[in-house]
Amino acid sequence: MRYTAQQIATYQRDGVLPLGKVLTDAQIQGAREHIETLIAENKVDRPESAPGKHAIRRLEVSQHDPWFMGIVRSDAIVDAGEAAIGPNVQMFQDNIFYKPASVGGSTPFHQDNIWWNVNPPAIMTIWIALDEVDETNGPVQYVRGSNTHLRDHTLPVNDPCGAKYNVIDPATIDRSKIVTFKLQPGEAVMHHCLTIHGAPENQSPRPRRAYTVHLMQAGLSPRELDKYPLLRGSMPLAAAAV
Ligand SMILES: O=C(O)CCC(=O)C(=O)O
Repeated sequence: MRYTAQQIATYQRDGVLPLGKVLTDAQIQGAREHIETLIAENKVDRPESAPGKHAIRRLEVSQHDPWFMGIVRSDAIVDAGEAAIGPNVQMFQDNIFYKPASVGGSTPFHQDNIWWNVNPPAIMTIWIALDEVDETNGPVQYVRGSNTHLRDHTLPVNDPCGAKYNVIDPATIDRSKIVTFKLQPGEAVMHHCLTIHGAPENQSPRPRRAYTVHLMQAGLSPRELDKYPLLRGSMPLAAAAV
């Protein structure tokens, strides 16, 4: 699937673009089954956002289950990466964000590059629904046009998994610019690493499972050079020599 100039311009202006279906039905089913196995093998963590509200999360999931690399390397994923960041596309990481039915915790508003600190910020996320997603089961909320610069992250969060970090104070968010997308399983939305986003709790009786692939302009983050493959194009010589 190739993207039109108009879609790329929309992504550059808004910092977010719905992509349509990027997974086959077999990949959707496979991802669900592999997530269940990771849970059964206790290879996930369960950050709590409020008492009794938690997510099921596996950061860098393909490091724990290489099956996911088949999705990362697929044309549907790499085409979206190329549309967003240009011809030289390298994997940055991939994650599971699962909000269980009824007790799914919220995701605070943040910009990914506050943690990734990649410069220039040529790095993006493809967020892929593994369940039907609507306003009731914790859809990601994106602040359209916020992909211009890094904002203050002043609100402290104590993740029970041990991490201490700051997020964006929701009182500073212009709610008139929030967009969400109704998604069918296998459909995706891509966002820029400076796009402010977060997600409410999942209070519905349905799960909200998601798989995310994060791609960067090849060679931008030397830490990833040995860890994650070049997916398309070439590695800049300077980066390859590091
Ligand atoms: O799915 C979520 O709740 C959060 C996802 C997220 O923060 C991301 O994809 O960067």
